[in-house]
Amino acid sequence: MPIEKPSIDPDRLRGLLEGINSFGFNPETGGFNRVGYSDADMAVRDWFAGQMEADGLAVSRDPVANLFGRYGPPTGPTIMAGSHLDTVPEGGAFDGALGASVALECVRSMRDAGLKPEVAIEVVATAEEEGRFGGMLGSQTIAGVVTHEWIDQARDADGTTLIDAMAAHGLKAHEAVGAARRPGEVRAFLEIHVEQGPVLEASGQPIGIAHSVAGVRNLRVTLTGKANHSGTTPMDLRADAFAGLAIVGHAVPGIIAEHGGDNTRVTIGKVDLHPNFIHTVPGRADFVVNIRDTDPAFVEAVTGAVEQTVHDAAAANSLETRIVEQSRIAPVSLDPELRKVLHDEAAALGLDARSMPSGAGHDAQTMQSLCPSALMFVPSRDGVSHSPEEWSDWADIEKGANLMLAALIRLSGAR
Ligand code: HGY
Ligand code: MN
Ligand code: MN
Repeated sequence: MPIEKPSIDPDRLRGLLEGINSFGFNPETGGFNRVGYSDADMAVRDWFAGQMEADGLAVSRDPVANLFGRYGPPTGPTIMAGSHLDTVPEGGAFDGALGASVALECVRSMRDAGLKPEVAIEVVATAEEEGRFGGMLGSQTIAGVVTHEWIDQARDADGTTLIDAMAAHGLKAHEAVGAARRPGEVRAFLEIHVEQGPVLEASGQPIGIAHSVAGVRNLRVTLTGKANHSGTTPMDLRADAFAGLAIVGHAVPGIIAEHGGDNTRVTIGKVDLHPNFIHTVPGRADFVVNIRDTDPAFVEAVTGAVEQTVHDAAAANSLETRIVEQSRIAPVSLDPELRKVLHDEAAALGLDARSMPSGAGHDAQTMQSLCPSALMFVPSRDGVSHSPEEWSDWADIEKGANLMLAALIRLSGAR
C-alpha cells in the first residue's frame, strides 16, 4: 500500500507553467521563443522572480541571470531543485519550464503543509541551457566550470557574441567566472524534465530516472569554395560548398555504423549557404555538426571520423575547411545514492520508475561536477520535443511532481 505523502496542487502547477509560457509564445506556430538572453527570456525571469518573491522566498540572481528562490534556513547548505527557462527557437511548452515550475510548486506545497526544511531548499531557474552559445552557461556558472577563454569565443550561429547578447541586458559575461557556488554548500541538485524521447511512452512507465546523461560535442564547420554562375560553370570546374556539405551529411549513417554505438546521435540541424541564391553555386557553407553519446569513447571516435570526412569532402570539391569546436560537454553518470532515493520514493508512491540513460543534455549533468545530482523524466507524447508538438500528460506530470516533492521532503529533513 503506497505511503500517504503531502501532494502538490496540480491546478496551481498548471497555472504557473502557463504563466511562464505566456512569454515568447508564437501564435502562428504554437512554438515558444525564449532563446538565451532574448527579451522574452529576460522578461520571464523577472516574472518568475516575482512569483517567488510573492511566495516569501529569498530571491537572488547571479551574474548570468540564474534565479534562486530560497526556502528555509537563510544560511548554510542548500538542496537545489529546478531547470531552465530558456527555450530553443519554436520550442515546446515543457522543456525546462516544467522543471522550474515543479520545483516552485513543491516549495509551495511544503509551505501549505506547514513543512519546514532543516536544510534550505533553493528553487533554481537556470539560464542559457539550450546552448544558443554552445554550452550550458547557467549551470556551468553555478558549478564553476566557465572560463574567460570560452566566454571570449562564445558566439551564436548568427555571429552574435555572448558578451554582446548579455550586455544588451546589463549583464557582464565575464562575471560568470567566479560566480560559482562553494563545493559542499549545495548538498544536491534535482531536476525533473520531459523525457524528450519515446522510451517511457513505449514501456508504459510514468517515471524515468536517469543513470547517465549523454555528452554533446558541437563542431562549427565552414566549407569555402567559389560562388559562381549556376548556368555557365561546368560541373567539373566548380568549387561547390554545398556539394561538400552533402558528402558529409550522406556519410553520417556509415560513420555511426563504423565508429559509434546504439546511443550515438549525429545531427546537422543548422546550415547556412552563401550567397544562398537559386542561380549561384554556393561559395560557402556554414553548418554545425552535433554529436552525442553516453560513452565518451564513441564521442571521440565519431568526432574524428566526421572531421576526416569534412576534409575528404573538401578535397574532392576544391574547398577550404575550418572546423571549430563550439562546445564540449562530457557524458556523465549521475549520483547513485540520489538515484536510489528517487527509486525508493517512487516505490513508496506506488510509481513504476524506469532506470534509463538521457540522450538529451541537461543542467543535472553539469551540476554533477559540483554536487550529487539527479534527473527524472515524465513521458513525452510520441517522444517529440524541441517542437511546438511537445506534450506530456498532466496525470504523469502530477506523479513526477509528487515524486519530486517526496524526495525534497526526505532530503531536506522537512517536518
Ligand atoms: O539539447 C539538449 O540536449 C537539451 O535540450 N539542452
Ligand atoms: Mn531541457
Ligand atoms: Mn532542450
